[in-house]
Amino acid sequence: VWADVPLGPPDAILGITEAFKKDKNPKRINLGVGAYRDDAGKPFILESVKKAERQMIEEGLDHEYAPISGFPAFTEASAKLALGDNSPAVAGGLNATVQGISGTGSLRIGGDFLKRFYTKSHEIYFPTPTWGNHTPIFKDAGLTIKPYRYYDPKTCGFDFNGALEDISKIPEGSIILLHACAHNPTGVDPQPEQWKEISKVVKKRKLYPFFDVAYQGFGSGCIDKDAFGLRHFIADGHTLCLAQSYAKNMGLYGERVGAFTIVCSDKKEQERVMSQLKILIRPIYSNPPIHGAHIVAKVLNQPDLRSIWLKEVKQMADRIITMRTRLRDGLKKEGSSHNWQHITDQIGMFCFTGLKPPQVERLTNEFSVYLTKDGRISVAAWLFSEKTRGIVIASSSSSV
Ligand code: PLP
Ligand code: TYF
Repeated sequence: VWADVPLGPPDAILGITEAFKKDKNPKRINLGVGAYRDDAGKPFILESVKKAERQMIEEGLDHEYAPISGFPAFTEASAKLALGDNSPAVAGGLNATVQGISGTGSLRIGGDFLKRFYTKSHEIYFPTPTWGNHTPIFKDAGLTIKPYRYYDPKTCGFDFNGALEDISKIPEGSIILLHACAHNPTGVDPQPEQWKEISKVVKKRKLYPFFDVAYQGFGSGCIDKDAFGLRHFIADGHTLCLAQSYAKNMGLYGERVGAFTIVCSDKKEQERVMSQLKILIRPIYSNPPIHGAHIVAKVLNQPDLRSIWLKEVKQMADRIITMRTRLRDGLKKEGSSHNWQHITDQIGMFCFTGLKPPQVERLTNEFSVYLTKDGRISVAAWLFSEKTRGIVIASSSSSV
């Protein structure tokens, strides 16, 4: 029956882990997938999350279905986390927020909704480069992908002028995808003043902004700072949509908990949009999984748990910043004369090293160091030990 089904290529990011697992070298290391590791190279379970789960067991939570749009305690807390506790949009009930299957599923609900109801354009503009999965998510939703300049390989930094120039030429009404913070894969974010300029140009071109908020708190360690661009856009009068993920900032990767929000112009519009989001979700997965949403709602809504969580997010972000400094200093100490300043200038989970494909290939083939072809490494997968003099690298399943 399936004789005509061609063999597909492995996923550009997750395929790295598959290749890594097949490698027999005991010194193999996996810097491919963006998953935070602690000092022992192990997945980090947040204390705030453990406390929430203990409560859930004590309360004897049942396994009933959630509403199609998810738990209200979760969706409301998520909207406030992204838009701000004092957000006028949330206070005025202008946000149509649904629980999504982590960031990926939330982006896809957004893509599907735009395809069905956004009549001005079916073109979505991505920063170059962007997260590998953005293209298939929005392509499968039926949108056409177009690029705008973002990263400057010469400086390993943000190409602000290039971005502004490209955005100012995007056809009116198009959709523009923006990473709220800790841009994946480059680790390069606009400064607050640059966000303000971008907002102006996006407004002038009448573009529809779609924010991907996958790393709130992971950039600077501060939830509010990391939401600056998004909140500025709203303050500047944009109506927009956003997809959130709790995979990284709560370490809930496999729980698949996230949210999709459309900020509407008035309450009637919000009601109409919300009704259609539910109609869209119902035939896909009917209603979202409950475990992660309960955890997030407890952590965000209980002041004691929330304050533990905020410290833990900062702790993860700070540790990544320390790793960056040590990697840069370690390379210098080992005799590299190359300028590695960008390692510490970039933020978030990843470092876009600037390594070219043949160098990446050599690292993998000769040294069993696994990273994506574009030279991206997950900084949180590195582990440093004074004892062993140099750099010790850890991964989920081996450390040397
Ligand atoms: N968006 C970006 C930019 C990401 O880097 C990721 C994960 O790596 C996601 C969205 C979604 O991840 P998840 O579906 O695990 O929440
Ligand atoms: O490392 C990255 O960029 C991500 C990680 O369902 C990831 O692709 C892995 C699995 C998944 C979503 C994101």
